[in-house]
Amino acid sequence: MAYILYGDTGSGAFSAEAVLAEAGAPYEFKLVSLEKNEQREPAFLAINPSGKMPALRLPEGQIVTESLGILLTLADHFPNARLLPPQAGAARTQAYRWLAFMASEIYPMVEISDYPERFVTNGDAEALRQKARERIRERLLIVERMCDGPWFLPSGFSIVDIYAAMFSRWRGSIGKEWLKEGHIPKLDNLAQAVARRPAIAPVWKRHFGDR
Ligand SMILES: N[C@@H](CCC(=O)N[C@@H](CS)C(=O)NCC(=O)O)C(=O)O
Repeated sequence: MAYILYGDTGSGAFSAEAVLAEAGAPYEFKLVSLEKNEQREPAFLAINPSGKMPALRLPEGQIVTESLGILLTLADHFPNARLLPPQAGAARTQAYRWLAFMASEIYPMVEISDYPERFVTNGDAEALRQKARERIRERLLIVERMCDGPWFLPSGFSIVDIYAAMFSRWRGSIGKEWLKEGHIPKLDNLAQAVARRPAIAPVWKRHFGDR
């Protein structure tokens, strides 16, 4: 039985698909188009009532949502893939810390940057978008400073790298010009290293092209 991943290319579904690929798990990708707003249609809301992707159906049928919930579940399902550092060690603690930081401090700002009109009644949505972009950049700079290089953790590759690489590539949410200015060189290198991993390379190409 295969995992079924629901999402769009270039979205948070990248992180879940990259982990499935890295783990060598059998999976199927079901496209939910952000452009067509399919995440708000009844068929998808029945899978994730919050109307957000990614969503993952486990082989036994259970649904998991929240990108971090999915990544941690997959790390548990595939211990031999070493997607996280050993349990109860200092590196595992730091992995949890920075995964949670990205999920709770960066990801919510992406919704504000991408859909600012959802958060204002008569206000200036464009000004709010700029504020959200600033918060994302500030927080990416924290991740950049904490990145050991070449991987985020000194213990080596983990799902933290997949997650950090994804957040560092979202040009629309962050602002293309800022990214071109080279403020996050360690994360840029880390993203390239993630993109080169043999199992992830084709997944990266589908989601991010040459970014
Ligand atoms: N907390 C959620 C956030 C997911 C999220 O915001 N996903 C975006 C795509 S990257 C989405 O579904 N956006 C559609 C919308 O907000 O309508 C998670 O970590 O999975």
